[in-house]
Parts: sequence; C-alpha cells; structure tokens
Amino acid sequence: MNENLVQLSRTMSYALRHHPEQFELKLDDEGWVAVEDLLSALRQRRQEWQHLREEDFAAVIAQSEKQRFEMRDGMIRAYYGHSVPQKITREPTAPPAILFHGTTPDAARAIKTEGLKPMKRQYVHLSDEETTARQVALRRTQRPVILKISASQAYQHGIKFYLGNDMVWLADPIPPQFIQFP
Ligand code: HQG
Repeated sequence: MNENLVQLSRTMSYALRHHPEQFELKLDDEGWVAVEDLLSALRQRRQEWQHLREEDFAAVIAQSEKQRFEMRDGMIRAYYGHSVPQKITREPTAPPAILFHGTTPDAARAIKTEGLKPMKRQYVHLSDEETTARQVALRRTQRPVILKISASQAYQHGIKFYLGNDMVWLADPIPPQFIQFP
C-alpha cells in the first residue's frame, strides 16, 4: 500500500474510531457514517485529498493487510478499535472455544490479577489465531506474551463476546479465571 493510502487509512481510523467530532461527523449506534460525509470532511483536510473519491476508500480496504473498515450501501464504519464515548453496539455472538490475546510482559502481570480490560477502547480485542495475537503484541514488545482465553467457558459464565471482523473478536472484561498464562 503506498504512503498516501497508509496515511488515508490512519486518518479514517482516527475519524471512525476515536474523534469523529473533529471531522464534524456523528457515528450512529453501530458506528456508521455516510461515505459522502467522510469524503467531504477529508477533502478539506489535505491538499492531496481534495479530489478524494469512494474508490480511494475501496483501495484502502482492498490493499490493507487488516480488515479495518466495512463499506456498504453508501455507509462506512470501523470494524473494531473504537474509543468514542458513545458505546458502539455489536451483536453478541457465541465465541469459539479458545481465543488469543497478545500483550507485553508488563501488561500480562497486571492482567494476571485484574483480568483483561478494554483500557482506552470500548472492548477487549481478541483473535482466533495465535499468530494474529503475536502480531498484535509485536506492535508493543519484542517479547510477546500470548494469553489463551477459555472463551466458551467465559461465555457460559455470562461474559459477552462480539464479532469484530473475521479475525478480530471483541469482548467485555474477562476475569483471570478464564485466562491461561504461559
Ligand atoms: C493491555 C490493532 C494492564 C492489553 C491490533 C493491550 C488489535 C492491560 C493494551 C487492536 C490490561 C491495550 C487492539 C490490564 C489489557 N492491565 N494492561 N488489566 N488489560 N491490557 O491497543 O488488543 O492496527 O487497546 O493487553 O491489531 O493491543 O489499530 O489493544 O496491550 O486488533 O487496526 O492494554 O488494535 O489494530 O491496547 O489492540 P489496545 P490491543 P489496528
């Protein structure tokens, strides 16, 4: 993906996950905004984006290694990662038996006593593949700690899980009893 598209993708994440108000946007309950509204906000933002079109969003989506945005019927949203104050509603879904979370040694120590928390985001982020969890952790540390979550067990105890995209699962806080540490 070229640098201009990377920059566009970052700004789309910022607007759709964290600060829509800085773009005069309002996310609906499920995080959607009109493609046209995001386009016109971004066109004013940067000289290079003056002639931004829906096709540019489609290029970001097609060329990204991660599935970050969903675009259909003239609407676009982030699949996950939200930190906006208004809670983005997702459909609770039964999780697979095991999910993974990759983190740093320091965070892992805290998680051992406090459990997994969403921290600055709205949901805890998990993946169904260990390799994905490792990639997530490598953003922050050279020494990833991979936690194994007994997801179906947690689900049976009333912890809610939600599908983000095909790779990313979202969840409410997960107590340590459902987490296996290496
Ligand atoms: C940690 C990226 C202390 C948690 C990724 C993590 C993902 C605790 C950090 C997505 C804790 C939060 C989300 C506790 C959790 N005490 N630390 N009790 N509970 N933590 O970025 O999962 O590229 O909000 O382990 O690929 O790292 O942006 O979550 O280290 O899919 O599309 O607190 O963001 O996707 O960090 O990443 P984050 P995450 P994008």
